[in-house]
Amino acid sequence: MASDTRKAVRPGGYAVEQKPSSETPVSIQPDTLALKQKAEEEGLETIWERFAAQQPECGFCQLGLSCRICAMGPCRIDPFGDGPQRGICGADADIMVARNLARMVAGGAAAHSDHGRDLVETLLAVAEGHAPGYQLTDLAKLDRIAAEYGVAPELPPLTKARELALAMMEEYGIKKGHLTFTKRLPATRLEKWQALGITPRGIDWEIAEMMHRTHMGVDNDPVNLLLQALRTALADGWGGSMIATELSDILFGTPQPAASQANIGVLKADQVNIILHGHNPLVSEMVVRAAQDPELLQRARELGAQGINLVGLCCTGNEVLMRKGIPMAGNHLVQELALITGAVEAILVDYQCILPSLGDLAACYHTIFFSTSPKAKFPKATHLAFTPETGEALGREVVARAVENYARRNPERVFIPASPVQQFTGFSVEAILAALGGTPEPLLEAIKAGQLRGAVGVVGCNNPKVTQDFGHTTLTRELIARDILVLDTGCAAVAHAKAGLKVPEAAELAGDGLKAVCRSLNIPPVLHMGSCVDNTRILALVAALAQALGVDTDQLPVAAAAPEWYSEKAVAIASYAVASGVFTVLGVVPPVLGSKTVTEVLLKGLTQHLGACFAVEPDPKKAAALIIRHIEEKRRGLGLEARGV
Ligand code: BF8
Ligand code: SF4
Repeated sequence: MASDTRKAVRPGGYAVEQKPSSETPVSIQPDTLALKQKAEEEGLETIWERFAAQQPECGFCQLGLSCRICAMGPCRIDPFGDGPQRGICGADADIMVARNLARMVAGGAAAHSDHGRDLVETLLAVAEGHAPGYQLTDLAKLDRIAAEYGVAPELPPLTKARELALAMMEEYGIKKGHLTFTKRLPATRLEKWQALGITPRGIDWEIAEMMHRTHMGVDNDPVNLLLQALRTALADGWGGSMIATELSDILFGTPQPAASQANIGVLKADQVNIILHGHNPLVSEMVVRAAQDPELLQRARELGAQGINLVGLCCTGNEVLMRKGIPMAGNHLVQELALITGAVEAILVDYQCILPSLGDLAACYHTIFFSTSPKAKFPKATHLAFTPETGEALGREVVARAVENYARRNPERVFIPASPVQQFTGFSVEAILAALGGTPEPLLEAIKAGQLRGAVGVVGCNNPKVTQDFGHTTLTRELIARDILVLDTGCAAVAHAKAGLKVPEAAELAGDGLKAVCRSLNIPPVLHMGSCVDNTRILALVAALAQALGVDTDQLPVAAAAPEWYSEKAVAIASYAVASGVFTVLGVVPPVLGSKTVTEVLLKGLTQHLGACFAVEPDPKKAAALIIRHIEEKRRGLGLEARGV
């Protein structure tokens, strides 16, 4: 492999530097490096070998200049101008790039929103008595959300839940034509959307229309395509994802601050280990319950285990961490390595971000790989189909089979190369406001006084293109050192936890102002707000702060960053963040550089209409500098004291 840095440039456009994989260290995390070594010793392939085998990745695809939407193609456009400049249908670079990006947004919005749909269906099943084991847990939240949807307040809880579920189902279709949660935003934001024609109508509506408009021969105006992509993303952020978060809280409880642990050391050599992986808490919550069953615990002891140990991975891990304090084994790039510990009796998955290679790896050990969603089947998995009716029994079956499987473990192959790191979790908006005495006022006062400069959501994935967790932790350390509060979700949250940034003592790394705030509230400088659908908690907080200050969201000293993103969902999240007024910095270059028009709309053009835009900056220290400058500019705009702008 070439050791020099390649440079892909579109004439007259933007440049992106791509480092060959051989130069990129795998991870900053010792547990990842140790298990990667074990994988090599055992001759097992992981994501990094497959990444290397794909090099060099296709330059056309990296620039967004390839298309396989129809069977006249596939087509490519030559970025250097020597070869074809149009696809067979006549699509130019702008159309091709815009269509490809728009389809990424549609894919991401569909994933989150279909997750939300499963929660709505389960809420309805609970209300109608068809979901044994499930219940309404946060009745106060049910009251609040039902009120937002105009459900009569006097109804008894189950009836209210039924009405709410039916009202939410309408949001997926075309019956209402607007999404209820957008009313949380200042009117000025909604007016901006109205002016651009991007107010989200129905969740499935926007996603389907996006797919329609990117069919050959439909929407061939790149800007018009991008606007619909924003509308689709907003249907995710203020629709499907927000519904997923709010209903998960109603069904399983709204998170409250709690202590837990992180890294691969949360696996226990002397216990039955079960990993909960994926995104949706519906099945995993039932596993959490079954793992407390005295009969199953007794059986585990009979087989020589000291207990039943549940741990999380990725966003299902975040869901059960936030609500139940279940420790977190790792983020996206740890999923294969977790099996390579040889200590896992069962891994249970639902959907999204689950590597299709897991079945092969599980088969190299005694691990049972359970898939649970009829929407997501995997090679070499044991499938147990979840429905609201079967969830409770399914949870018990998983635990029972995992316990029996302990007898098949080969202790000689077990390697758990780390001690767990402490972390604090559970910072829902409700919990943050409660810590502040019930109102955002103290937070705003700290911002006005300059003690806190602002707040940034550091979110998103791991990506083998980036040294694992380097982007997240480097950026976050820079931000907290400058008195910027960090809110995290998803795999970024796991990165921060493993790096020890999620304990109150980490305030020592913060600037004097943030340190004082953390000490007075006994909180870490990095607050865990949940899984990726829970980015909507950050949205809701931003909206509440804007309302409290009487300004639009884009006037706030806030920003977002996804330093190591990989997924279509991340594209949807970043898009709804920008459309919601939040400046967003991506650490991995999206496949848009093949179109100057699209690139300029995203990096500049959106600002005049939405007050926010994207930036792309792979170097986390430079990304921090961009964000710090942005926050100080916003402070100045609000008439607050600003540093160095
Ligand atoms: O939804 S952060 S790698 S696990 S996509 Fe996936 Fe990315 Fe992780 Fe969570 Ni979000
Ligand atoms: Fe080629 Fe156009 Fe078909 Fe795409 S839609 S594959 S550019 S002919």
